[in-house]
Amino acid sequence: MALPATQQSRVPASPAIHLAAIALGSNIDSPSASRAERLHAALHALDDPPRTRTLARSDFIETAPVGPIPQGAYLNAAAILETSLEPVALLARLLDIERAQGRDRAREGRWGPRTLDLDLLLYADRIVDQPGLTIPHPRLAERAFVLIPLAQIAPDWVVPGPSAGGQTVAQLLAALTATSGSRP
Ligand code: A4P
Ligand code: MG
Repeated sequence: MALPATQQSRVPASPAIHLAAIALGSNIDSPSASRAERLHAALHALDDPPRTRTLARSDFIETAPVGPIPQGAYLNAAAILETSLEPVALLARLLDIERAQGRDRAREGRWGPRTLDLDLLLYADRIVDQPGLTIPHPRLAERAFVLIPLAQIAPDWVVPGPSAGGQTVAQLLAALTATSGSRP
């Protein structure tokens, strides 16, 4: 039986749920927490439905640092989330979790050592290009330390946008490995 209009308007709309892929990285072991403990803490914080629920996570892989600043080895991972947050709110949540793990951007250089880095790699099949947020993550296709763990849990995710050309994560990893012989 159809509800009268006045009752229909009181039924709460359930938020849309989307899949998102994130990258995790840490290369600062400190007395308060090891790199692995920081990744575990981030995954625990992200398992917080309905805002974010962790559906899958990759292995934690040890990777040599990429970039111009000499620094220690990273522990990297990827995770797939189910989320009711829109992309900007999800990035804000990731930045909050980074801060809770001692991340202080004011003291670190670009690509410098960090207690915790959480990057939003993919959000459903969306393309976002606005100040402070680019999806897919602009360096996704160049980073073996991102593609190797992501391919463990989402090899068939089609990466939208012109730079990836609609290739899957597994195809991007195969192309990167073929051109650079990249290993973690
Ligand atoms: N921002 C825009 N789009 C996004 C997005 N999709 N996800 C903005 C996350 N952030 C996004 O980020 C700077 C700003 O980018 C954020 O405030 C947000 O508004 P950041 O985390 O301070 O910068 P970053 O991580 O130093 O740089 P970026 O550009 O994310 O570089 P990468 O590629 O993450 O490089 N080597 C190894 N082995 N493993 C690593 O994890 N990471 C880096 C950082 C360098 N070398 C590494 C690793
Ligand atoms: Mg980052």
